Amino acid sequence: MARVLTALCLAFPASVLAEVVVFEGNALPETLGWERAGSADADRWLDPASGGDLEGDWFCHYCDLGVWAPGPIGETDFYRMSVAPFAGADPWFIEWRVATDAPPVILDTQGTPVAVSAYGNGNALYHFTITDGRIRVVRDTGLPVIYMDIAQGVPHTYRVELRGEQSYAWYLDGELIDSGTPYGMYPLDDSKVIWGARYHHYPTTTCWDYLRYGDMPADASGDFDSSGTIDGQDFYFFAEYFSGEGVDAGPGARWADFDADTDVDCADWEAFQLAWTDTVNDPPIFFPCFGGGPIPTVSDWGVAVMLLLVTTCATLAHRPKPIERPQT
Ligand SMILES: [Ca+2]
Ligand SMILES: [Ca+2]
Ligand SMILES: [Ca+2]
Repeated sequence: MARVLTALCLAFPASVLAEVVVFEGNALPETLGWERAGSADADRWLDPASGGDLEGDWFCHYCDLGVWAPGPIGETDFYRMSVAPFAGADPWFIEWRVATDAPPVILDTQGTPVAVSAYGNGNALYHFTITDGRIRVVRDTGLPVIYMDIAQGVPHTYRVELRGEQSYAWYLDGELIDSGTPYGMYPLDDSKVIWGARYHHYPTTTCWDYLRYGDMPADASGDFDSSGTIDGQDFYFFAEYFSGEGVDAGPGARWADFDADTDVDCADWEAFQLAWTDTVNDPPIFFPCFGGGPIPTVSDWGVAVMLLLVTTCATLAHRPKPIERPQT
């Protein structure tokens, strides 16, 4: 809930923060420095600006056969960025949240309808092929390919954590799926991240909530972007990862879990405010933790504006799947 409220009500962070790269689904990727690859003729739109049904800001694309008959590959829409600025980063992470209607049967033909890959010329590789119901994971050259069923009809969050040559771990919706020792270091000077979708035997609608990678923030630091300061940029992500009391916020949220009890709740919000370093701008009002005590000394006008914002955002919240392609 908090993620929805704040995502809709607050300004968005820059695409490249101090030590992380973030794509929040609120703009076309190439406007944020991503190289557009593939046939680049897919329909694209930003949800919910176009009237779609996903909560918050999502970047969506629809790939059909287009002019690419007879197939099986049709329109292809991928986005690539060099990870070279992070060469040697340890620990490093990549996390994304995506929904697609690509049928799982595509994997039987080795099709790749939706993919995220952290790759390069080294031996370490983290390649995820995604459908609505089943995924294929290729990790490191020469290792067995992993197939795994996932719940259909809902977005999923994927996360890979790398600690140099020592260890890797990957998570699905916050659950540890696999971990161990990688074949080599990642990222390196030639490392890249690519993500996107394509037509492969079937038309595919795919929507991305976000894709983020970079230096892994220190636990309980409050400093998501590892910038050394705790300010509005970090607040955006604090709100995104806010889970509420007793709800495990997942591995991506440890930096915001000040008391290390797995949740990101109002106790953590108190700690985040205390850690705040921006001397010009105070921490914003955070609605999920607002109202537990007397309202601070703000004017009646201020209260009215806040209530209006709460009402507006509550109305915009609770926009469930399914993903729908807007009619043009
Ligand atoms: Ca988003
Ligand atoms: Ca920061
Ligand atoms: Ca906590």
